Amino acid sequence: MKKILAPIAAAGAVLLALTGCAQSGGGSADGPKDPSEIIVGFAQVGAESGWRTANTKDIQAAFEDAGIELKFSDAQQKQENQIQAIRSYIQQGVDVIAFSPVIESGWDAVLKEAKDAEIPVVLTDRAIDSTDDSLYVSFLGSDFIEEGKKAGEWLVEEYSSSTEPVNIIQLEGTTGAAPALDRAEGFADVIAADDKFQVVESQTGDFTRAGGKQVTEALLKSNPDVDVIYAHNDDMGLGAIEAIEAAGMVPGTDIKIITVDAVKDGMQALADGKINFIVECSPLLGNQLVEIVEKVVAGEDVEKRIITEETTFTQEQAVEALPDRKY
Ligand code: GYE
Repeated sequence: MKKILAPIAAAGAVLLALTGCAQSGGGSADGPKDPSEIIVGFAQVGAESGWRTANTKDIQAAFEDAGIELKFSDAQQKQENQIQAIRSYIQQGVDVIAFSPVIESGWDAVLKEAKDAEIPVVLTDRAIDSTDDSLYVSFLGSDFIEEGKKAGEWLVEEYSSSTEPVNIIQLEGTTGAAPALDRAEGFADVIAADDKFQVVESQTGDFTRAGGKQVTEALLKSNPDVDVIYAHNDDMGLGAIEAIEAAGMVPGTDIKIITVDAVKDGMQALADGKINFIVECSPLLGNQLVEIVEKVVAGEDVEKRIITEETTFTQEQAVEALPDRKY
């Protein structure tokens, strides 16, 4: 069905362009488009983590359910690939472009091209650092600074009765990515309250399990007395668990682990006592993204910033939540 409708929609778009009736939001003069006439281009970061896989699945399922055609590309964590994908969506004349920017900087030129082509852009999950907020219509995603703060608050509470130094290794996400920058910032702000907390090492594991394992292996050799690992996502924390076990130590006991995301594998490790605390970051952005797209195409106003609601999990809470976990 979709295959038959797509060329008709494309022909309609050409007609509209020729008659000059197209509106900037993509709706026609006769009212909003039918969902089957809408085409969205989505430029995903990659498939680096459990979070990302869940995010991709959720977005694809939501557009399928809504009967909206979704063109999907995987940038394999490279900004140049994402820029290329966005340019190709502009060329194809999609109605809306959505993307999750792999890093914060360097988007102005390509987003200006989208703006000149009158194609609205929605940011999902990650922010950009542009000062020109007319380059996108809405940003849907988490407050990463808040997530970092929640991680720090748990740590401060956990060590409230101790006066000993607390040595921390931080496993950073992709260098220059909003969640890596902000999760580091929020965490640092909170632990600054007491100088017993020392981040002795901070290195990127690129949000992957292999990266988390490799970095932890190396850092454990130079920092055998580390107390805590703060990983910017579950996958790097899971990699750290492997490295800690290989070094003959017990994750969650000898070294405490805090992560962000709360995907199933992370929650399982938390329930098993190998991780100590997880700050949730929801990848389920699909339905909200569909809603934004429908509004934008209909020429309706959308909120500039939509923040995802999230919680945190202790080991006991993970045991309870696991059976109903959707991702
Ligand atoms: O936390 C991490 C993923 O941008 C919020 O990217 C996302 C992050 C998520 O690779 O697991």
